[in-house]
Amino acid sequence: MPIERLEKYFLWAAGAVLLVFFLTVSVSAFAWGMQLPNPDGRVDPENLTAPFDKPELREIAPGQYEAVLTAQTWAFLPNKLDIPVGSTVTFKITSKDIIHGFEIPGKRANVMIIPGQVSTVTVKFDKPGEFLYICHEYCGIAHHVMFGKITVA
Ligand SMILES: [Cu+2]
Repeated sequence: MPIERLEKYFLWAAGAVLLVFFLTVSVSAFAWGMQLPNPDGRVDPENLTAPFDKPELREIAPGQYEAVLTAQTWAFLPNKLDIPVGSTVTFKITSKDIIHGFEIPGKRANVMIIPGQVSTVTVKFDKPGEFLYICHEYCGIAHHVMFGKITVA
């Protein structure tokens, strides 16, 4: 069966796109370790247990902090964090109600906050200053007031 020249090009292009897609997914999954969330990263949003029943910043090692946060319409708990310069903070965040977002402008921290799911992101704070963490996912009429402040000193 004869195949026209342009049809051949299209088939090769479609095959190349599929190959790139397959390679991208394979490298992400096996080389970079990106996985779908497993049950360990899940919580019951209506009945939060430790550590989310008492969200706070805690020092887990010298210069290493863990910030356990909860998000709800329209606030983060806690909404103020004071950390020393040079600290590395691992944020563990979940939502009590609806989908929110967590972003620290100027840092590589930008995750979705999904009810029942724990989102984790680690940030190093090298310089003193003040940083906001904001909800970047529209969550209702007072979405614009949903933020917290990190003071690095
Ligand atoms: Cu929001």
